[in-house]
Amino acid sequence: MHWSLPLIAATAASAREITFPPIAAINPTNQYALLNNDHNINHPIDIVTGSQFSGLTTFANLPYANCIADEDTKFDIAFLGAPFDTAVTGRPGARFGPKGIRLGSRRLGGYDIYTGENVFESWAKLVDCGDAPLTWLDNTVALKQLDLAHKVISNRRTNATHLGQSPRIITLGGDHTTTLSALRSTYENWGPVSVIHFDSHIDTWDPEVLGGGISHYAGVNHGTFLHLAHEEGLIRNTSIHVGIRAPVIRPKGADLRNDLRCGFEILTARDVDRLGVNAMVEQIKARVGGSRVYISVDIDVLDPAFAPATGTSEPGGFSTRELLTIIDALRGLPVIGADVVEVAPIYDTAGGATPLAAAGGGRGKGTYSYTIYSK
Ligand SMILES: [Mn+2]
Repeated sequence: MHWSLPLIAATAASAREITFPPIAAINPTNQYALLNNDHNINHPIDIVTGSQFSGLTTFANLPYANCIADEDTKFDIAFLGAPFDTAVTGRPGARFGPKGIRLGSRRLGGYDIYTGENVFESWAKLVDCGDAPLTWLDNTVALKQLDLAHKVISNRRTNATHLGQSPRIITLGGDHTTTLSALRSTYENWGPVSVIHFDSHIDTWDPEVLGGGISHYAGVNHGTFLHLAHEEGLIRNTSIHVGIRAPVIRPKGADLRNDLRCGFEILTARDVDRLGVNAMVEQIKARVGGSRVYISVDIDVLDPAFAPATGTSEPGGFSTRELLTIIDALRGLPVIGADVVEVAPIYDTAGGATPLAAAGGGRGKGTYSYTIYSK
């Protein structure tokens, strides 16, 4: 390899020459070392703040807090990853959802074009708690771990104490089973909630129906968790599905009667054409009344064209714009918990549409639709 250096030199000499000025010529009277050990705040080259691509990736570049070990950090809204996907009926992969949503959220920030507000400068102190440590080998143990993570985090101290004593949690899923832990936690701290459930599937299936009744274990899955939440008394009978379009399992309306019994009214995907988003929003608000609200977004509520990276895609869904418009319009409701689930980045397009959509939904619920609400 001794000949390689002269060869490169010869090639360079024959190419068009571009002469760069020496660094000193750019700013000859004001030179600074690139690495400045005294952290002079007047340093003209900033390597401390600014880049959305620097540092470790948190949701919307929020500060990371180890919410489980650290008892002292105060916060009002916590983003918590739930990397769990072993209770799905379709394609697995949502255990990578939290990381994917964080990647998709890096450019969130700034002032909203519709309201002029910066949601990251609202009343709430927001942190990213990282992911709950969940086993991928035993669903029962994993959900107990997630229950405990929610319990610990929701019992940390708030920053804006006059607006509530319990931090609110936005879960980044994870398959939809993870919502059960979140609802157990909101029940503990706030009592039963109305669920606004954006999904293509009803997710209130009787465990005897979805899971086949082969075991109790099999009956706890991403299509039964709302049935279980109803059985446990965690949710009010003033809940509503939005975006439903997937078929039900049993004939003669049996699943839909069970759905009604679990406390749900249904807005279908096609209602967006029939009613429009404004009338849908009015119906959602009328349904939940003045009750406390939990918003759950299964990313498969979106059409596969907008969010292909999910386990059980159904054609004929909302556009990302329609979903964001509806979520934004829910502003003012007393939302005390939320999630974005079923994001499985491995099925995405190269452009990463799905985590982007999920991150947008997370932003909306993060602060935009949160009302100031005291316990
Ligand atoms: Mn679902």
